[in-house]
Amino acid sequence: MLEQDCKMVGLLRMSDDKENGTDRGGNAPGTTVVTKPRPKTKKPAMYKVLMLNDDYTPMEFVVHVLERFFQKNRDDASRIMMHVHRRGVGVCGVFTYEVAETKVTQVMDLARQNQHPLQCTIEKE
Ligand code: TYC
Repeated sequence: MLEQDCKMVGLLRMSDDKENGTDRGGNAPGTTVVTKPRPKTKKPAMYKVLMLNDDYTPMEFVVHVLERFFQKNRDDASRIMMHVHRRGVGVCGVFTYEVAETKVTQVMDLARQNQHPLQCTIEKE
């Protein structure tokens, strides 16, 4: 196992290093580095899906989008919609890149089909 895959957890005194062959040098004489394997899994990068305000998309449509594509209940969907309406931008959810991309496509497709100018974007967390 490579050194970067391990976390050093301590130094162990090994008075018999010389005899058992565990003294690799570099550390204090008579000690051996004790390491713990590090899991090799990495957390994926996460992306915020942002909704932008505009003057034309009906509030009810935005609430519907938040319920349908972001699994929000009506109260949360209304809160997020009003936040975007007042502040200009708001977070619909946080996802891995592929999921975030899919959500944006779904929202923009439904908005276009209904001739609303609603815009959605992705931002790396
Ligand atoms: N500002 C829109 C209106 O007054 C409502 C709206 C809210 C539009 C959120 C887009 O992302 C949005 N009808």
